[in-house]
Amino acid sequence: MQAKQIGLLIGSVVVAALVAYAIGTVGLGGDGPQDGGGGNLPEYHIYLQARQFAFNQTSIQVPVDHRIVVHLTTADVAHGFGVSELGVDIVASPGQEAVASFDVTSPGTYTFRCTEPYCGSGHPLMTGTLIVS
Ligand SMILES: [Cu+2]
Repeated sequence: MQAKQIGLLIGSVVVAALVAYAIGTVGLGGDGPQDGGGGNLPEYHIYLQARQFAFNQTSIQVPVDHRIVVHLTTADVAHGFGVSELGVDIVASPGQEAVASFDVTSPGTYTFRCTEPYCGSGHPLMTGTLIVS
């Protein structure tokens, strides 16, 4: 009786381990898209504040092979952040954060600029450099 109970116990543990392994394997498979190569890059967040007529950072360095997440706020009127080559264009209104994300998979240097032309007379001055390296 005692031996039988131990046998049952060991059997249960083995079954539980197999089930856990199977769930783990299936679970990983379910996350599959990231195995395809184009999938989930690690995120790199940048926090920008715009005001008339500048950004708080004029040169931003970000790491290649990352998903860049830009958080834009404004200290006064609505301002934008755009990088035309990367297809990014967001506008932050006062009191509201605008967020955009884009993948950078090769090194390069880009100009970012305000994309809200009605932010004021100094709008054309609102540019900066985004360096992917
Ligand atoms: Cu502007």
